[in-house]
Amino acid sequence: MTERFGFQLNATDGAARTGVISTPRGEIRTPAFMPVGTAATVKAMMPESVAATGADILLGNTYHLMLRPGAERIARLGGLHKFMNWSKPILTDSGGFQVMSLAELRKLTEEGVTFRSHVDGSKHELTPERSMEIQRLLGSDIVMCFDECPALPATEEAVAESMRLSMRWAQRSRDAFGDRPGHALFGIMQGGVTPELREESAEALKSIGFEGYAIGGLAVGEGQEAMFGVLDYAPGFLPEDKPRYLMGVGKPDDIVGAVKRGVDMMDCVLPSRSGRTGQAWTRRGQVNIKNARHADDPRPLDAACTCPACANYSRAYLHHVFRAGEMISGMLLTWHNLHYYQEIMAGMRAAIAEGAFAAWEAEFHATRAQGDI
Ligand code: PRF
Ligand code: ZN
Repeated sequence: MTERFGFQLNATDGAARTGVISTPRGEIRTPAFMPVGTAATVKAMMPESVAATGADILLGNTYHLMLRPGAERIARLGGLHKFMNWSKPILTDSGGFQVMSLAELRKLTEEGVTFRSHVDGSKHELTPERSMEIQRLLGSDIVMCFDECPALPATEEAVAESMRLSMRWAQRSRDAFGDRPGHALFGIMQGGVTPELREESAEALKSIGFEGYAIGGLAVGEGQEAMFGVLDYAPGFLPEDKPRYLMGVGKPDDIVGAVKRGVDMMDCVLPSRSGRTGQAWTRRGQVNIKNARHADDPRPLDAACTCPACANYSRAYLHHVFRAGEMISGMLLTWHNLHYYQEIMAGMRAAIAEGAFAAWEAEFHATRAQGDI
């Protein structure tokens, strides 16, 4: 196993790429989907089950963990990997995005953000320097720069101002991160849906220099067409030899469209969160297990799926345990959804390696178009 962080690009097919990120905690096959483990758990899943779905890396959150149980406490207990019993790589988000969506009484200045906890109302401050310290205390393998993601719709002027603040914070994040072999710091591009701002942001990040580059500020209500519009050019502003990470995306067709446009990594709460609300994602699209049509159905959720929910249980059972409020409902549907997401990633990796991405994508859309049943 390597002691250094690195990225090897193995094949490209159009703009789509496949490769491997190496870290001292293991390899991450790209394109990669990262399940979200916000509060030091992927909700409803044991860590070994998350690994069994095929995940090489998890996402954790600075914001939630600093509030509860606290970064210093996790450090005293041996770091986040040991604390949550996950030995593979962890990427942590930097907190700014979550502060803006979850915290109360937020105040943003050049220095950083002060806010009150959504858990107990206590007062906190996050700056680029404190975010780097928290992510170091957690033991994160891939650390994200502290940035601001403007809420859309916003004027172009407001988006430009916010992007430039994020670029100053990116430099402060780089300076505070220091020299940490085996750990990576990723910059985050902002700039909304304006090509000139996206390019300015990319140039600022490249001149600072990062181990990887994220595309932030998308999937914030602009819609798939506008997001794909940005992804048609934004990855091209970033270095070819470094991983590109699209933050907080998305539905299965968002993920396929992002990979097609040159994205290497993604994360989203959707497969885990919707598993707990009775929503399943399958080859044939979305299935709502609450629906009465499943009550007598002896067939599996997806006959072509090898996950435990599909191998061992009927739709009738999954419907029953959801309706009865049983905990196994969220467990089985989350497992299925994460398994399906990882199958999409594996399918795309293999297709790109063979130069057959277009055929794989056509099949993906054709199967979905058939609909459930
Ligand atoms: N910045 C950070 N985290 C994020 C985003 C961002 O822009 C997004 C946007 N979809 C999700 N998570 N730091
Ligand atoms: Zn399944």
